[in-house]
Amino acid sequence: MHKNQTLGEFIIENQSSFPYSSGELSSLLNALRLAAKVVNHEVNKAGLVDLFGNSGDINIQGESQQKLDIFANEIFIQALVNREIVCGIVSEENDEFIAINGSDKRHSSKYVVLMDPLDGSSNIDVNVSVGTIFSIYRRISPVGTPVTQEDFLQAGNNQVAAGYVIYGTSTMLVFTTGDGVNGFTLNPALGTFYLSHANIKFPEEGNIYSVNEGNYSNFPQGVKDYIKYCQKIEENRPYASRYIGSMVSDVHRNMIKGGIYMYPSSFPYPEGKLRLLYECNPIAFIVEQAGGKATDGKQRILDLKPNDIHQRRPFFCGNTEMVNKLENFIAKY
Ligand code: P6P
Repeated sequence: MHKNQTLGEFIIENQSSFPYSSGELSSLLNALRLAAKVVNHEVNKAGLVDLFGNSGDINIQGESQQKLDIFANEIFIQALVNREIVCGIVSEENDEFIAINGSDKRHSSKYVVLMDPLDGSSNIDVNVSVGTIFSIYRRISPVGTPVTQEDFLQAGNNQVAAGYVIYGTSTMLVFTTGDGVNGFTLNPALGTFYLSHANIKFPEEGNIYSVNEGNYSNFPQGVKDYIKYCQKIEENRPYASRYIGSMVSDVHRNMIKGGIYMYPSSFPYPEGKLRLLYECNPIAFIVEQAGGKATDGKQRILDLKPNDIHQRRPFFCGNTEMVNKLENFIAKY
């Protein structure tokens, strides 16, 4: 690993350390890299369209977000299908999982991908950063047979890789294969991702809390108590409240500056709003690899056994000491 290494060089250099390395995971990561560039171009252009309000079929009434969600979904699916390395995909945009039989019809691919192709897309028409989140597992059903629901309902501990793309003031691809977290920034002039944030780790302490306080009255009491603890001015504890409404952006900032992201159960989300398989699990994997902690308030996210591909879960992640403090408040009730 060296400064300004390209993502492509990094993948090649580390291929032998990827779990079950047989080149397929590298090819999978390269497919995601390509899709991220294509989506980045479109996401930026959409901002332009909003500015002038004229375009072919993209209007400014928020449908462009839906179109961009669908566009991003199609780009990532196509990139993965073309490489014939994935036997199935779960996406927030698709009610059912997508079985990919490959041109050889022998179901020989070993990996499944779960993703939120464009998280926070309602922010695009106000020019706020959005993200793609992905989670990669090896299939558990036998190679050579069609992919099954069980291949997608694995505990987060089984992930072989996870990452996100943040389409922000700059576009970054941040991912882990279980050996630390590395961030690559896109040089749009060259269309190349360069290593810009090697081995990302949470700072020892954090003082940022990220939560939609508009839902405060519906939060569990322990979460309310923790928020009041953050707001209490004593010992000159300088907490700051920062909430973008785009989890990838909030988590990315908190990982670098120190902080906690919270999406508790609340009305109208009694199970929380975030999806366990393709939002909580990949972010939890990354957060833990960066030295942080991710729970549902009581249990470690990566230990949870999913029972539905679109199930939701309360989600708290960030600096270990901040998450521990929150859990102590929750444990009182
Ligand atoms: P609310 C975006 O829709 C998202 O899934 C996360 O990226 C974000 O943190 C959260 O929902 C925002 O939800 O209810 O606070 O607007």
